[in-house]
Amino acid sequence: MSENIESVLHEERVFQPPQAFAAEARLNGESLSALHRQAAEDYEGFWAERAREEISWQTPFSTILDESDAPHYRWFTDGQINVSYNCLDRHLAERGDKTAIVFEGEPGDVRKYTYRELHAEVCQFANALKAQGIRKGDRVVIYMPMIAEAVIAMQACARIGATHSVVFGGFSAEALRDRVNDAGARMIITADGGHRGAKIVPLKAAVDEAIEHGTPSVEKVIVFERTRHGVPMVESRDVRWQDAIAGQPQACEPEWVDAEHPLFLLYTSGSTGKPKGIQHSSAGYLLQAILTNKWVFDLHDRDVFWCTADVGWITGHTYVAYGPLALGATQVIYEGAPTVPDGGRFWKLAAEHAVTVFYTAPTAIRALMKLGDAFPQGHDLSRLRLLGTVGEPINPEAWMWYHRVIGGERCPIVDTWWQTETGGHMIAPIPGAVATKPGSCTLALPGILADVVDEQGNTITEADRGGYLVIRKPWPSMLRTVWGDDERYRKTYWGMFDGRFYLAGDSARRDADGYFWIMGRIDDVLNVSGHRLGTMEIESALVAHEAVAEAAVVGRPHDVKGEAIVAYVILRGERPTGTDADAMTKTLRDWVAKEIGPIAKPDDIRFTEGLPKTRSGKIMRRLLRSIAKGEVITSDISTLENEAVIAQLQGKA
Ligand code: 6R9
Repeated sequence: MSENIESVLHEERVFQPPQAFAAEARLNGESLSALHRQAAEDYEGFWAERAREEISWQTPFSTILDESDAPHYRWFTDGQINVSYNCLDRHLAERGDKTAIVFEGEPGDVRKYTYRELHAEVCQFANALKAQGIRKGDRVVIYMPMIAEAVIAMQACARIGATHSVVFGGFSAEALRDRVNDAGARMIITADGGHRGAKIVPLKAAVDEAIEHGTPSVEKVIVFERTRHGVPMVESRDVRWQDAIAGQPQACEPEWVDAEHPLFLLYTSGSTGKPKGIQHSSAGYLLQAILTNKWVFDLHDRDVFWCTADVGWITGHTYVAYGPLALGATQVIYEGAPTVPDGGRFWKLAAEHAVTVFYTAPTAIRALMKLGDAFPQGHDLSRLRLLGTVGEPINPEAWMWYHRVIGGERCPIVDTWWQTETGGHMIAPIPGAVATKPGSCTLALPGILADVVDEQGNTITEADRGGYLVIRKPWPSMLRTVWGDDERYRKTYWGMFDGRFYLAGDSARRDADGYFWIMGRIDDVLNVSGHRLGTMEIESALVAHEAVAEAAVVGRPHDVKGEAIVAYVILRGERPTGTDADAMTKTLRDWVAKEIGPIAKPDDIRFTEGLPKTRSGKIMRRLLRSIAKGEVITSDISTLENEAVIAQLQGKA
């Protein structure tokens, strides 16, 4: 069964919540309607009630929403909490011996942590951070493999009020340096290396290189020994994790912080070359993490949850490091690749650890689907009761495979639309109450006023007409600003509609049932394997190479990655052909991997002598996208200075 964009547009299959599931779900049609009704009648009251119910407050709040500095909205401002207390301490009395984390490394090593053990380790590491001079408000960069210690480091920062900024371990030394400098981090927490794809990812070496290239704010580096392949340590700057915690007590009084205290920064790509440090709050963020793990993942005490995302992405923050712990859930953390030693690894893990709720990205589903049904069928997946996806629109073919082969046709699928900026799910089905349609993220959650509007900001009421996806009211888990750049925050997210609503940067449409269908980004951001990459970022990396004069980057559809990266490059010298072109392609691909990371490597590089530009000098990206897709060019290209360039761009000359 092969589906294309057309059939996505006309998807008509509807899957009702399975009765057995709905009967035990936390929310059913009635309780969901009640929440929606309350949010519609008394928006602030709705959020205040949720915040009082779900969060353990050290100092209760009296202000709900402070709009005095809009669009820098603030929530629950006079309340005080500690996020780590909410994730650990409050479970100790009832769930101290319950498993919090089941960690499995790529080589197969397994380690379990009860809530009591995790609490002790977080406290001990928090004390180590303090002993190294880290204080409330300091920024700490975490550059680690996907191991339990990454979560311990994040929780320890939260415990002492340090603001963490996790940088994905797949990013290069250069990308790391830029983020460290933008955040002004005093410390980097890393590991010697991580296991990924049956190889060692040399994290400490990248940290050394980043610091060598200039990170003036960094005073200390803590190094967890994971791969033990022997890495050089720099006297007085580098400290082994084991040495740092030695002698530190396993109790640490949490630092009570204001609700608005920045829990973390997380860098994400935007329309310009420079990644944005998305700044999140403590209480508002935590609230959505808790609510969505309850509402959308329906997590119960008996569940075993597994979100496959790395902590380097927002999904790994909300659905690994914070949300499941705040609920006192048991979760699986896996270090490595889904295909090591073979394409059955995810299913083997799910079976062995009795996973009940599983959350991954469409790109992983498509990649595993390609390997055939034998892998999943070789493992007992009968414990699964709910499946989720995130990161990009899921094509109906992959949805149906997930439903049939992984979910045994009994598990609802929650397609969750949200962003780094939104902190948690925004549009997603409530699995016991909302029917699903393959490819649609369905309806907005209670308290989230999602809408599709036209250029003027008028709601599009016509079914299936595309427009801008916006959120009409501030919500507690929204980003607070772009770190160090309030102006960019206001312009990017609130500029287009004069501060009236939040612009998500996606286009979307609603069908006759009001279901949302995400159509793609409206800005120059690509979605490669569910990861956001700015075309400008890749272009700047390319032109930073001495041989490159100009570059333009666009995406083209890719059946596993969603989008593939196509780069059109003008060299300073002659346009290379044959083996010269192949050699240059390799050089530039490696260069981009070094500048940004392997995920940003262009799939195709096409050398050209010119780029199609408008008279005002703007690169005609739409044209480049058509060419990248191999489409016949029918649009008007009369404004082009040099039509012969088109043949070169198409690879015909
Ligand atoms: C959580 C996350 C955000 C962008 C977002 C959109 C795309 C995410 C989606 C989806 C269709 C879904 N996106 N979930 N598109 N359906 N269920 O991925 O955050 O890395 O910031 O990316 O991803 O384009 O704007 P982030």
